[in-house]
Amino acid sequence: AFNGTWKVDRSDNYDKFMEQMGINVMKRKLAEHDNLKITIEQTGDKFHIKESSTFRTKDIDFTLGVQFDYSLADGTEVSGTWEMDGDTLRGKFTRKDNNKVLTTTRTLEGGELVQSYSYEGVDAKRIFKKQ
Ligand code: MYR
Repeated sequence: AFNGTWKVDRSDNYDKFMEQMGINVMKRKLAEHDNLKITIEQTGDKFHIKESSTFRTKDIDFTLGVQFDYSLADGTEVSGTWEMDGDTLRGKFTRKDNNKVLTTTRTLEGGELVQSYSYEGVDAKRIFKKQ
């Protein structure tokens, strides 16, 4: 159901979230307009994600429930897992630099892919449209 190519359409509180993550205003301005596009290919409990943005292109492979490493677009390294909870993908990632936890979900709502982010009490969302 998550399969396909998704392009970011709008964000909610993403600037505040990035600020809480410690990202400076210059990078936040760029990140607001990153044209993030993700292609999701799920086969059973294995996922292949192609990420592309104004910052980079990146391929990510993970298996539900299996820990993996990922670096955010600003270079912050995290390690964690995605799990399926009903129709919701729930991610829990720990920053390697300070051990603080970032949680994220992906759900389908009205044909859109909604990704939520939470870090140290600040929540944000990015909403993607299918291409
Ligand atoms: C993926 O499924 O796309 C790869 C794993 C994603 C892990 C964590 C995602 C959090 C991204 C937060 C970006 C905010 C930058 C401050």
